[in-house]
Amino acid sequence: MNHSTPLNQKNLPQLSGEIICPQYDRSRLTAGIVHVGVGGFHRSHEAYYTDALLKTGDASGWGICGVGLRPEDRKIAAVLEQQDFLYTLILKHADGKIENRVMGSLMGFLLGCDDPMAVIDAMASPDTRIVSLTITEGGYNMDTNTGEFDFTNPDAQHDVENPTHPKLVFGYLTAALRKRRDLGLPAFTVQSCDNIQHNGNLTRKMLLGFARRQDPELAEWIESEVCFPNAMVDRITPVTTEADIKYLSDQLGLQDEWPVTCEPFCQWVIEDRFSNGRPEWEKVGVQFVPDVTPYETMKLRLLNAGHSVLGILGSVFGYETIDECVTDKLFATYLRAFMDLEATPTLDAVAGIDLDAYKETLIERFGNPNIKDSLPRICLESSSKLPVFLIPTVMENLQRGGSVQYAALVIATWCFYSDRGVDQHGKPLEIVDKLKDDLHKAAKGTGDDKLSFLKLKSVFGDLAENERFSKVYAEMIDRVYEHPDVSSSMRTILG
Ligand code: CS2
Repeated sequence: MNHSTPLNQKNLPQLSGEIICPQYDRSRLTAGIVHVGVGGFHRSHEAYYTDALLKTGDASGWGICGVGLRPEDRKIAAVLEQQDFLYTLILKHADGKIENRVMGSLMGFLLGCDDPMAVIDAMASPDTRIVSLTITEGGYNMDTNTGEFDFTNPDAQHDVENPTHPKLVFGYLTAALRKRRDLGLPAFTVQSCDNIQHNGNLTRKMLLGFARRQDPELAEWIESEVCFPNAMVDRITPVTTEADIKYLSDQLGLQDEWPVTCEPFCQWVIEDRFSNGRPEWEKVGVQFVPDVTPYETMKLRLLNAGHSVLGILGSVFGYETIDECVTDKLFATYLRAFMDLEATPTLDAVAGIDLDAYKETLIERFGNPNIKDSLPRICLESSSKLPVFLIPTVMENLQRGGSVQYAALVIATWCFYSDRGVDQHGKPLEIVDKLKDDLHKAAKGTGDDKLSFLKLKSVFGDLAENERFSKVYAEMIDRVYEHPDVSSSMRTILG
């Protein structure tokens, strides 16, 4: 029998003293932010910073109303509603210390698939000043060949013709901005929180692409009124597991159906361009800068690429988590060599950041034994990640005559992974990728043409046409296919 206390507003005073609870008056909050995509990352990052700000007092206009657009979001909608939109952030330190905090910044949740008008109205409310997004790379609906909004997507077609009951986020944003303009209300800021280079510029391009097709006059208004600040976001947030739920219940007597775990490190660097005001997030550690480019390039090419290097090599080797990889001396040395010899030479200096210390910290963060970040999460949708995390580094090194072999081994191993679908011991791999079939087909062709995988243009662009890279890559393919023990290839490269 479960004797734990269900998480909700009324029960907060009864919770264990070890759990930090929101002390501010949640009934006074108004939703200055509407957020689309309430998953683990939003809850450990933007909602966390906002909760910290609400604690300082004086920010009650910045509550968050969550939004889910898809039928799959019904489950979280029900859980959040039952918990008065409260959830626990389980912050796990490397030394085993755990901080548990109930977050109070989320104050509502709307489901677009069931009631699109409610979402449009919330975005168009005079209270709303920011609409923020974590919709993953795929959510931006960009045609990877042209870089433009993809109108071949049937949902995009639907949205062009049905302005009042859209399906995609761009249909919602356009409908809400139309309503604001017609009511004479100022535009909101669209704040992307996705881990994408120049995420604000991308959002702007996609939204304007869509709006021009549906309503060119409105598109002009959006172009002149809406700000889309670019931002670098960072906090390692593994997938919530049953064990996290059980930990709260068994150790702290708290029944929370959807907690989120994360590492202590947290960073958010934002360009200070907002259409209609913003929270004073700088009071709680957010950095506002004129240009986020050097921060995001550094993060994508060191942290995220580092994850992919470990994720792909580690999966084929038979590891399951990132910390398992970096506690292996060989993997840690390989990662550091990739960072030093291939990634770092492509980076500009970042004001106030010592790159050596940043890399050291990354290895420490990856090694946090309590985070247990799973390799299937890291390798999820690699076909959208590698073109952002790794390929630009390779391209720049080709231009400047730099080393490319560390990255080439990762790509050749990814080919093996996509071809065989098992690790080097024959254990099936859990591959989730929207291009899974294309990747498999291209990888299967390796027997006839060593460059077959690399010729997948939607992922690698023109890389296969580069003579130097093709040569290095073909050697790596020989190695990987002849000696399927990935550690022997890693050792050979390290020399
Ligand atoms: C990871 C990121 O998805 C990935 O491959 O590298 O989710 C990473 O954990 C976050 O960007 C950390 O901020």
